[in-house]
This record gives sequence, C-alpha cells and structure tokens, in this order.
Amino acid sequence: MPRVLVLNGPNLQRLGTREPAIYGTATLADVERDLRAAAPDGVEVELRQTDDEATLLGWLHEAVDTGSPVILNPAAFTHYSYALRDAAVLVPEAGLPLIEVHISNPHRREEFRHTSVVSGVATGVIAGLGVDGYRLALQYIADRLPRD
Ligand code: CA2
Repeated sequence: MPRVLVLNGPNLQRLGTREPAIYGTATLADVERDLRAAAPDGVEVELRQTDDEATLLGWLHEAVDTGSPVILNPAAFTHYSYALRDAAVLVPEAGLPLIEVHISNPHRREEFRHTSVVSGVATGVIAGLGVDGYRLALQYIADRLPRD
C-alpha cells in the first residue's frame, strides 16, 4: 500500500496550543486525522514530528528507501539547515514528490523567514493556507500515485 510520510520539524508539537493568530487552533493530531480521512482508499498516511535534525534526516532517507512521497514542514530548519536540504533533494531525485508546507506565510513575517533552503529542491511549496496546506499537498500526491 502506498504510504505518504508527513514530516514535521521543531516545535510543531505545540501546534494548536499557542499563537493561534498565526498557526490556528488545530493540533497535529487533528491534522493527522483529517489527512487520513481525506486519503483515497489504499493510501496510508503517517504523520511524524521531531525537534531533532538528525531524526528528520533519517526519515527523509527512509522515504527514499521505502519509495514514500513526502509532505514536509521543516519549521525553523527551513531557514538554515543545509543538511536538511541535502537530505530533502534525495526524495525528488528518487522520483518521489516532496511538497514543502508552511502553515503561515513566512514571506509576510520576519526577514529571516523569507529564505527557505528547502524550496529550491522541493517539488512544490504551499504556504500561508493554514493546515489546509497539508491536505492540498496530499491531494497533489494522491492524484499522481501510480495505479495498478
Ligand atoms: O508556518 C509554518 O508552518 C512554519 O514552518 C512554522 C515554524 C516557523 O519557524 C516557520 O518559519 C514557518 C514554527 C513552528 C513552531 O510551531 C508552533 C506552533 C504553535 C505554537 C508554537 C510553535
């Protein structure tokens, strides 16, 4: 069964508990439930979160090794982690989509958020549409999954 990995970076376990004006009130558990409900039959969705850069890199390597499309919210790593970029590029290089998602629109925020070191290697980027961005990314991926 095709599996989509939904990978989330540092501090996103706090989603829905702080800064609702920026990030809304949905929690990551809500996002996972909504994605599973939206996934077509036969498509598995697995959502993970980590504050640890090495763990996130390992999950991207796992996506390559298992042929899993990726929805990635790298959180603050977006803006400075070249290690994350180097791992992220392996996903599209393996012929798998990697969609970068941001809940807020970083371009409307502080200057340091205007740079993403990931966007240049992502298949596509969705930002500023709240947690709907995850579902839109899943729809893009699901529409392009190989059928048998
Ligand atoms: O808008 C996004 O999704 C971000 O990736 C979120 C990151 C931020 O560093 C990026 O610039 C944009 C921050 C994640 C922290 O998440 C929290 C959520 C709610 C309350 C506190 C932190």
